Amino acid sequence: MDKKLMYPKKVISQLGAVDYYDKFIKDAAANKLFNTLKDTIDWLQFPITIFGKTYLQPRLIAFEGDPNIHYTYSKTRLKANKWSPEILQIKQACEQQTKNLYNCVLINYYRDGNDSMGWHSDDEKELGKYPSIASVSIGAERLIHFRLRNKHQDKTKILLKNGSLLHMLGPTQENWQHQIAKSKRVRTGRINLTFRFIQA
Ligand SMILES: O=C(O)CCC(=O)C(=O)O
Repeated sequence: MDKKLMYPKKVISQLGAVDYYDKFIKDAAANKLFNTLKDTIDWLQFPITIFGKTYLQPRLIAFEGDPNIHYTYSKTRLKANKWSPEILQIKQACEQQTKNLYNCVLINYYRDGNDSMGWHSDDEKELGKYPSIASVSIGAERLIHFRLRNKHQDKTKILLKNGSLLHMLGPTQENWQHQIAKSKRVRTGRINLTFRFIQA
């Protein structure tokens, strides 16, 4: 995929950097991709234990990447499935836009507004000190919230539109947390692809 480079909107520019690109993928292509991935990916759902009670995580996931890439997710060591051709094309477009390389993608499927992801940073050791994470959204629009780790009142949010790209880089993961909160208004699905580079 050869794409014209775009200019971002700056979501965060202190103690990290988060850039947002609207319409990174055109609507019709994003819609088609959403349906293909929803129907062809072997989705997994992991248990999560909160205050001693075990539930199923409120989202489905999958993991793809280069051969021999592993990722520890919810205490499970996942081996990357091989790249879906459609996802490989998007990875290449992200590499072109962000000028960083990615060797795997964590895919999250939020079936509706009841699915969510709590506050966290993508700061696993294997991502290195200043990870570049290219996060592509398709399907329903959802808000992503950011807050400073040591000063939760410092916060911001942005609506992640169908076909958008959010690029997190520099010390963002060291200083900021992010979440996708539940939303009663969202009744349709969203798939998010976070391209990462795992150091061997
Ligand atoms: O769904 C999103 O936009 C966020 C995903 C995320 O935070 C993650 O995969 O670590």
